[in-house]
Amino acid sequence: MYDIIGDVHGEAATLQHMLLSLGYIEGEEGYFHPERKAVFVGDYVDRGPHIFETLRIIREMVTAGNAFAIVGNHELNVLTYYTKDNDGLFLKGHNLKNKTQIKKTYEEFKLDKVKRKSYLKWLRSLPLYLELDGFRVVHACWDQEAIELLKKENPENCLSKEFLRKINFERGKVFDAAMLLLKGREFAFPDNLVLKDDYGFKRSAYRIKWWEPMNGKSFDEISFGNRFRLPQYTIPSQLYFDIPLYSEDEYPVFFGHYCLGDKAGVVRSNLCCVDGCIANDGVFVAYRWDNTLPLSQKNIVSVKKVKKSLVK
Ligand SMILES: [Mn+2]
Repeated sequence: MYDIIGDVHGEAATLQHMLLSLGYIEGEEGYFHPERKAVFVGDYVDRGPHIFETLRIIREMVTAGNAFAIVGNHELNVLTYYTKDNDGLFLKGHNLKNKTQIKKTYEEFKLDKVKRKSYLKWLRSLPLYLELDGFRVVHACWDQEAIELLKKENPENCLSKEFLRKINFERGKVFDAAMLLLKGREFAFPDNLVLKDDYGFKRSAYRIKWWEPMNGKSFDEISFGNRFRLPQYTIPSQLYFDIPLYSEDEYPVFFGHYCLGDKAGVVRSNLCCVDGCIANDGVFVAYRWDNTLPLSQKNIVSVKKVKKSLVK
């Protein structure tokens, strides 16, 4: 059995508290559970106070075979920030916006370059999506077509330097497929409405449901994981784009990314978002998978932020 654990974002003390609450024990090779394995949905870095410690806990568990971990968009940001292209330029320019996004990670990483290198190497080895016994895991969006393309074009299923350089250079379909999995689907705001993100930078699109078509829905109905309301009039058909239906008969998908606060949990009978937005005054969420469908909110475990500094 598995426990699927939401976005950690450097909240290592809260992560430890969650693992203990779920019955994990700290052993010589890190945390483990006698009967269960943990599955982490990505976004270990940025925002919170203990990035190295978070990475240490998760890497130990993965290395010992007690957990699985995939990458999120924040790992992608950090990896592209520290990876150079074939001309020696960083894949993600070191400008104010990009620096601000990874600020917390950057501040810890600059203190220990050996550790930084070692964790970056490990992050490059993590998968973009997972298919385990009867369920699927991805950071933001499960899209079968994108996954089929990635299976063909990136059979290693990780963000290796070569793969990052290639997609960054081409900016083609494979790049789009990887972005879809890690960032989800977004839709442009109506009427050039512009909002600012958490860091104060402009945003011109909002996050939408990736599992059902938008035909006949309003701007507000398709919104998912946004803290603002959108117009309630029907989206004009000229603006539609094609979103495939993720049917209720398909394998359950567990994902993070959407910062749902206390609304985190079961979204539909076979969909569950475990991101409770812990780094932004939310909660830290896990789902105890027991091989049964429909998914149930009873299997959600939620803990509050542990503010104390780490014991170690
Ligand atoms: Mn995310």
